[in-house]
Amino acid sequence: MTDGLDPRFYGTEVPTRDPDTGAINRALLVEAATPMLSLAKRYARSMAFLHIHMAGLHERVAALESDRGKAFLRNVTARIMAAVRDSDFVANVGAGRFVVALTEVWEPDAAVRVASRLVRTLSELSDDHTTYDPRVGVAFFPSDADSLDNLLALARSAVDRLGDGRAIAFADPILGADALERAGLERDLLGNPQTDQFLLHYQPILGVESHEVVGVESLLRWQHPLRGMLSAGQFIPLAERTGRVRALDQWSILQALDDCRRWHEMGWEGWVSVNLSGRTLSGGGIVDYVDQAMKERDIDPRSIVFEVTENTALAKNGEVVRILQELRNLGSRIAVDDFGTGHASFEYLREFDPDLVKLDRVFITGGDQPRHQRLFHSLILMVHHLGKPVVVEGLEEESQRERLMDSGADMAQGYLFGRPTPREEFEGRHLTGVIAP
Ligand code: G
Ligand code: MN
Repeated sequence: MTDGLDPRFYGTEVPTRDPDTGAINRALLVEAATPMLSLAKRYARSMAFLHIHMAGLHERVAALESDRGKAFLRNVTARIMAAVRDSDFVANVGAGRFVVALTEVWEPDAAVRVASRLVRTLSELSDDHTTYDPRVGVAFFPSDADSLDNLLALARSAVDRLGDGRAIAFADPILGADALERAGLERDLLGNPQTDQFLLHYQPILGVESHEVVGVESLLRWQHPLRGMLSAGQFIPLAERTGRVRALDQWSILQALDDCRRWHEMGWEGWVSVNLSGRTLSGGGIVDYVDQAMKERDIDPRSIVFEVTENTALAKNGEVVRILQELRNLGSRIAVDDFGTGHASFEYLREFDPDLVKLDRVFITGGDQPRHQRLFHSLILMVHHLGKPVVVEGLEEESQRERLMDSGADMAQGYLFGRPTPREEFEGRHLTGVIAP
């Protein structure tokens, strides 16, 4: 059998599909994937090419008696095909090597998911106690190359460069490192991490005039055993994809309610904010969950604010709007988070009437040109016209204080007034003098 990726053989092969395994050969892959690539170019889509190498497979199949060898190869191919979509191409390019062309991938993370699936299913394969060590190289169109030959060569050299103990490599190591890191975190999240790895940090929200701590935002952190302290932005998007976010949000609610109660008992009268994901809201049952948790702790629902981003709140999603309204019927308030940066049009403000607006930090950071200042003021004016108070997020520098004071904003939050910190530290820094000793 020839190694189909050796350029010396390219062009001499007859395009064909193996009637036994259903895999195509390299020549047919080139015929089929070439128009796919042209379409992808034309419609600005991306594609990924995976080169799978199973060391020793070729020798093993050759050593087996013909029927058993065929059956084994059939099994390998079937596993690969089961791990990809019908619209993808699976080619056997010889010598224990396969190429998969993924025709519909939008981000490297999707290629990592398919590659991980392939590694898993192919590692389970054994024959007479011999297991194989499947490895996958990934090249991405258009970022890595735009000709099929180059993409196939890059995927192959990525897999051949792989060091020991690793199963997936990207042609572009930077793209790969990011995607693989996210995939690793996603695995850790799915692997049921101990809840004691999660904790809330608290950040004060101050009244602009009074300079008192009127509220506190709770922010979820993951104390990862290997990666250190991760902030919500680093794992919530993954948790949203895997559905795990609901359990995390529910845990955060209980924790924040417990701490809110503790502070109120100590004499502080502010509110506590909890960030909620759209998936948590639309999953059903969250209103009862919150209601019961508040009753059990004898918490006044008015002392809790739920923060949702524009993307969540608006989304022309009648269901989410209805659930937010139910949370509000309990007596709690709803804040729109990161206002001004979501994919929202203002139309959503017709459907949904928030109690509070948190202006994204981009409006106070960045330039201080008159134009920026006017935009900042206009946004605050608009929210005030709707009769809602505004929290300005992300104050970091002393120089921003004056702009804040001029802006008419009601409240502010940011490193300037306090970073998010664990409960004890938060109490020591921001609640002494407010709460009884
Ligand atoms: O999306 P949301 O506004 O809930 O995000 C809050 C995040 O912003 C937290 O992770 C918090 O650590 C971070 N944060 C809070 N204050 C500041 C600030 O002043 N500057 C920057 N860069 N980030 C901040
Ligand atoms: Mn928030």
